[in-house]
Amino acid sequence: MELTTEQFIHDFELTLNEQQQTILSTATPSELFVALAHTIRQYYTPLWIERNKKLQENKDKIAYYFSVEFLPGRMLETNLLNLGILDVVKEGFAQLGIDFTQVKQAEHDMALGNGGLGRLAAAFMDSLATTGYAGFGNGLRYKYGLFKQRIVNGYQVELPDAWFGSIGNVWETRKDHDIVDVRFFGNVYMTDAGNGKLKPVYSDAQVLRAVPYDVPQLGYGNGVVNNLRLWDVEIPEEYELSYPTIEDRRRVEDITAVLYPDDSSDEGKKLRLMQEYFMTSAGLQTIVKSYLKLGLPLERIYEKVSVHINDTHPAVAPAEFMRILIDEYGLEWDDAWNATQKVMSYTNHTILSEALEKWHTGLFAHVLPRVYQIIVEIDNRYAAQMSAQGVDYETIENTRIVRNNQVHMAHLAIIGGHSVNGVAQIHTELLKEDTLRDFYKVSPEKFNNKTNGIVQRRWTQIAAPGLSKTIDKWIGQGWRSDIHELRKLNEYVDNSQAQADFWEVKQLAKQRLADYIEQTTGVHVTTDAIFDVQVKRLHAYKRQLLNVMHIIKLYWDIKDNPEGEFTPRVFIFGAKAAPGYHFAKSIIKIINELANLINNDEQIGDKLKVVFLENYRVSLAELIIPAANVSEQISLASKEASGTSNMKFMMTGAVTMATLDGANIEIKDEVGDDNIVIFGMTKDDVYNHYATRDYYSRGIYDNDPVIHRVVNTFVDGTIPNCQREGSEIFDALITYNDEYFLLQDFTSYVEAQEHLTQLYADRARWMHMSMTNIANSDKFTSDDTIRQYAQEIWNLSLPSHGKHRI
Ligand code: 73E
Repeated sequence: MELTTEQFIHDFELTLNEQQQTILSTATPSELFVALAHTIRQYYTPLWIERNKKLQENKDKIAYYFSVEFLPGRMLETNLLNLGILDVVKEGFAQLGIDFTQVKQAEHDMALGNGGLGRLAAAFMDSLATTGYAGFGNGLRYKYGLFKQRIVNGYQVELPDAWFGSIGNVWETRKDHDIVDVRFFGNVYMTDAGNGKLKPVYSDAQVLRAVPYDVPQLGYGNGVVNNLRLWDVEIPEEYELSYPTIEDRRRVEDITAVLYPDDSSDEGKKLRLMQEYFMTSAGLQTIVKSYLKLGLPLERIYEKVSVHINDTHPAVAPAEFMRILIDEYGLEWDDAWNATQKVMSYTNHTILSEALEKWHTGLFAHVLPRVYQIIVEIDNRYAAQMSAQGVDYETIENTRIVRNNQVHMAHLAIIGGHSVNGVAQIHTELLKEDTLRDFYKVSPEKFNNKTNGIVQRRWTQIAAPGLSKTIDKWIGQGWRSDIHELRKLNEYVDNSQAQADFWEVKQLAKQRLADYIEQTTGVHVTTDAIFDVQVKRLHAYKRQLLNVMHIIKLYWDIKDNPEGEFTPRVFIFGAKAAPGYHFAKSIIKIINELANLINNDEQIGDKLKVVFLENYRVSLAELIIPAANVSEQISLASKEASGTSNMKFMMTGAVTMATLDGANIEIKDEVGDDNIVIFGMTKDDVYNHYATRDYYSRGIYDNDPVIHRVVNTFVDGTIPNCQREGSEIFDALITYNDEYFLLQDFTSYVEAQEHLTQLYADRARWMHMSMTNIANSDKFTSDDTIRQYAQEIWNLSLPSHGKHRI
């Protein structure tokens, strides 16, 4: 939008005075932030209203992305950047003598997600608006986001993340006109509806009110405003008498109280099921209502509506949609089923079976009695249809929704929809050949791949403004609106001046991070060292422990030969462990104790430092990622569905240390073998070991002296204060036969690290690699990923009014 600095200053001061009732000289950063947010709201509100009006007038098809997680982080800079007024605002603040960085830091991260899955959902919201597609989010308005992590005596301590704080969510708007009721529990029986049909009658059901809060999603430079709708729970006035005590009310409020801090397993909790159903039902009810306003026939709703099921969490959607169409609007089963399958699509994010939700039928039928009846009916019809098509008994049994007293949510999502996608090529292949192989046999046409992507704007223009200016200098500004122009950088990867520029800007980012490290941990690190970073959720399959083993090896190398040549390294970790994930927490403790040991050893000095940064989150990622030289992506091949931080590191010039897993493989394809460092087993190697059961970690431990020494370090007292954790790790690696093949991959990891050190020593070679990574990272823009979803899964066309730039 067109905005002069003068106009902005005028608008901002007015808002500060009138809405915040304060003046510049006394305002706190937090008050300035709220005033700025409200100023921006005035700018985009007319665009938002116009967008909704146009979509309705033109009857454009809308895709709804259902997800229990959205992890946008801070929204301020994104909103400013996308409105095209970031520079104007910065300039205005400079004139007013306000520190923009301080104000932006007053915004609390919106952390309604665990990790990659939630961040991807937020990225898709940005990209939907940016590409102009009508794609709306549907999720939950948790009072507490992912827990805040503190490290105390080396241990993770979880604190509530009260992200609303005193400010609340400045971007949201409550939408009373779209309030709906959601029913749980009770009994259901069928009665004659009088028109030859049956209708359900509910008794003793609990009725809760779903209240939507809308958060605008602004497109980059195109004036498009889409919507992220987050649902909150309230008690309907007419049922107030049923909740006489505060405790009674709290039990209800729990539904939107807290995000489950677990990205590894199905919590198995009734409350979780209630959360999932609550947002799914509320979302679908309002979608049907707004479709009906178009005056079109309900059985053709698939022409105007797509619903995407992000992982199994909203996978009750097909059954709930059937319930709404049949019970509430009287559609015949076949028409409703036809519409449902065409409307629904599903993304799988992991092959870890513990994360594919299953509910005990008893619990499910208790919480959602009518939905359960519908699921049983879907399941019976499915089995009958498969059998009629000649599908063998075993395949049918393996793919049924209700089996062994469990409701398989992934099966419901697949059977009730027309599309199943994985999130990277290798992951989709694994789904087809292993995890979902029986489904692939019966419905191969449903399967497709959509490799994940990232919002390049956040990771370059916002997180790495210095890098962005350097890119401008060499290839002009075109890449800021067309990321594919980044490829022009390939021409300069061997240009010594360009290399010097990109080196310099990385050093500055490293210094920024070094300052933060010193401030928060007291550890001094030098930017002469290689910054080697592993930031992601703590999980055994992601193998932070392999990284730790390598650090221990380096520690012994230096201790054995203190005068030897050594390229200094700083190992940086950031990771939250699920509160109930004992082993993951032990690894955090070990990292912190190892860090204490190494950082305080004078003989080691600056050669080696280890830092664990607490409370890893989106805003901290923005500081860490642009400062990395090395991106550690070392999961056991086959286990990391895609990864997305790998793409962010690549885009900001880190070199990836990678196993052939997830999207690492596609990164390798983009940069070529010489510009990435690959090591370790392939997925086929891993599956061969599974098949032959020939892996024996103790054999490796007994025969390899280096590994022997490294593993013993966990239990021989070298690392103080972690006897218990050390033995747990020892047991996992040796007694329990090393489930994630760390010992098997260790030697090739060490060799790869040595190779990387040599590469870093040759600055021209290193900068060639680093810049080649930046230049070819355009492949991973979520704008393109979302275009593929829109065209190939949701069958959307671009609304004509979304095509203009502002
Ligand atoms: O590989 C990542 C992937 O990049 C995968 O582990 C992650 O999703 C990312 C985005 O596609 C993921 N998270 C979960 N499953 N896969 C998950 C499971 C249960 C609860 C919360 C998150």
